[in-house]
Formats: sequence, C-alpha cells, structure tokens
Amino acid sequence: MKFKGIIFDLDGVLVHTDKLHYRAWKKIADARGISFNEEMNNLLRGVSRMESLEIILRNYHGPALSEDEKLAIAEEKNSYYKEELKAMTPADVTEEVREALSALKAAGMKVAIGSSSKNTKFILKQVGLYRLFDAVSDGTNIRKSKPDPEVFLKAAEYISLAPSECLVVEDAVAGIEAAKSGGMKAAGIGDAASYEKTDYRLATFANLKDIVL
Ligand code: B16
Ligand code: MG
Repeated sequence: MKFKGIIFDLDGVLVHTDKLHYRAWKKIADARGISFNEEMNNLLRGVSRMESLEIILRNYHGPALSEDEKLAIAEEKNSYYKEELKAMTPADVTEEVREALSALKAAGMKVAIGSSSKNTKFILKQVGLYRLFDAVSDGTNIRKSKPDPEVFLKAAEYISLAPSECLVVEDAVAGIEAAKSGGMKAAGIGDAASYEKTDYRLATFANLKDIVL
C-alpha cells in the first residue's frame, strides 16, 4: 500500500455543513447591514471561525470593533450554527463515504480527522462516525489554522505515522497547501480537485480506494 494512514478533512469531504455555516453567518451579517452571499461563503471553506469573521467584516462599514466584540460575534454565530448541527443525523453521510471508509479500515489503513472546526467531535457524534476514527485533530488542538500544516501534523502524530506515510483528503485550497507544506501527499475533491498542487484528483469519494488500495 502506498500509504499507511489517511487524514480526512471534515466539512466538504465527509459531511457538508457549508449551508449551515452560511445560514448562521447570514444572520450575523444581516443584523449588521453587511453584504454577504453564498458565493462569499465559499471563501470561508476550511478557514477558521475568527478568520472567517475577518473576511465577512471586509464589507462592514460601521464603528470599529474591539477584539472582545469580535469574539462575541463569533460566539453568537457559533450558537446559531450549533443549533443547526443538532438536526444532523447519520443520514447526512452518504453510503459512498461510509463504504469507502469501511473498505479502507478493513484493509488496515489508519484513519484520522484533520479539521479546522472546533465542532468536529460534536458533528462526528451526530452523524455516527466518531468511533470509526483512530484519532481526531481539530480546531481545539491547534494554534495555527490551514494553510499551516499543524492540524495535519498533529493528526499524523496521533496515529503514530510520519507525514510521508499519510495521504490528506481535502476540499479546500488552504487544506491542500497545509498538506503539502507538512510533507504529505494530498487528494483533492470539489474545489481542491483542480488545484495545481493537488497530487490526486478525486472525481468521487469512492475513487479514493483506487488511489490507496
Ligand atoms: P467552527 P473543515 C472548517 O471545517 C469549515 O470548512 C469552515 O467553513 C469553518 O469556518 C471552520 O471549519 C471552523 O469551524 O466554527 O465549527 O470551529 O473544512 O476544516 O473540516
Ligand atoms: Mg473542508
């Protein structure tokens, strides 16, 4: 086998919570007269919560906000988002994803999560995937977010593998950058599939088996 472990990004790869992020940020933006639409929401893919807020605030023209006020806004957004996450169920993970994960595990591959989200464990439990993973590295155990490689390097460390033994699966350009600067090979799905630094382009999630098994 070419790899001993696979590190999966969560949002955009295993589940699709971008609509839920959008609705929560949209409430924040509308209440403050900030222009925000679904196209702009795409810029927030793989980006941390506070960095997402900074991107949204590029269109804010009111009085300057203190760091505490920004933290309060991010907290408010997260409370809207978490309310939406409560409605997630195992039906939010496709059969294709479940089958591919099972096949990879059955082949002896170690599987980990490498996500920017601080809600990762909650989401994994909601969709019934939590126990399947050997390790979870997420927004709660890192200091720098993607494109910094920290989240993936920690994931590799948690499954006791060298970066070169791991493949990262990502949907965001920032995630591919993070994988490459961490010394890992990267498979891209969605937006990340056509990125120049992506090593393997995934047309569908099931393609992953052809790459690694
Ligand atoms: P939270 P990923 C990322 O997840 C999302 O793509 C991004 O839109 C979000 O801002 C980020 O998590 C932080 O999420 O507010 O829940 O901590 O793609 O890295 O799995
Ligand atoms: Mg993602």
